[in-house]
Amino acid sequence: MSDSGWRDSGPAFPSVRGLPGLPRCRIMAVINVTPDSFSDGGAFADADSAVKYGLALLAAGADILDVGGESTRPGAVKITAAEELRRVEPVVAALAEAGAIVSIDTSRASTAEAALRAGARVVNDVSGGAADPELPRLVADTGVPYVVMHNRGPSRDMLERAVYADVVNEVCAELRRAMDAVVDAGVDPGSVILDPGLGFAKLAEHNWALIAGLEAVIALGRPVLVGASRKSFLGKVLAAPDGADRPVSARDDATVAVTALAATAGAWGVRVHEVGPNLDAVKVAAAARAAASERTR
Ligand code: PMM
Repeated sequence: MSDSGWRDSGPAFPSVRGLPGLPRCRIMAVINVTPDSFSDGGAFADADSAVKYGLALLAAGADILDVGGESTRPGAVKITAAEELRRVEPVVAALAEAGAIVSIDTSRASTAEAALRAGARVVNDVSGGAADPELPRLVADTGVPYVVMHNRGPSRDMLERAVYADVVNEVCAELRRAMDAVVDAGVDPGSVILDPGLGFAKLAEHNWALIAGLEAVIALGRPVLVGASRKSFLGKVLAAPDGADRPVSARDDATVAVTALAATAGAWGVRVHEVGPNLDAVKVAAAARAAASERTR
């Protein structure tokens, strides 16, 4: 099917102030400029290779490039603000200069501020506004789109907080509170993107419940971003007969499957490491959604 087949029809995808509209789920591609990210193992620990990689993601069709300088894996040790900035600033500047929409994956206002000055256009905050009160204020002042992700505290000990009676309802309630708090700090509600934070203070069963219950997150009324790419719950569901988790390097097909589910449910975007197959999946989902809305017209 040609692009025009799904571009002109189908249910509307919610818009975010400051970003171009798109009638399908967006691809936010991950660039971790870290020596210790769990998912890409530090392949992009220096600026030049990160920029080269980012340009390849852009050429492959990524809608947004998400640049981060600090690992968020469980047990990760915090780095200094200076080190985080040293890692991300040249990468953000070069990719923005090349025409990419760059988001900065940080929970620190000082890093976000420098990244916005270097050309970033979106702030992606895995603390959901809780880590640094200056960050929502910066977002309010600059008016940029703001990803508010569900979390329950620092990565160091987040698995201790992965305790839920009804994970979908609790995550929705906590996300609503996080959104209200950033709006109280001055953020325009029209700039907020919500993210259920798969893998953050969540066990595998919680991640699956949230994928199955994505409609409830979407019903909060803001665009929803989903980040499942290469995460350990995919390694567990694909475990070998001896019980060994599928390694990170072999979780991309499962990531594409989650992308198809999320895009079909109406997610605004998916945060993924690999662009091409995920872009195909969101186009397939958009065509199916367009056909479904045609039937119910
Ligand atoms: N996951 C990671 C880092 N940043 N940001 C958002 N909004 N959502 C996520 O799920 C998310 C994130 C950790 O994964 P990585 O190490 O592969 O970047």
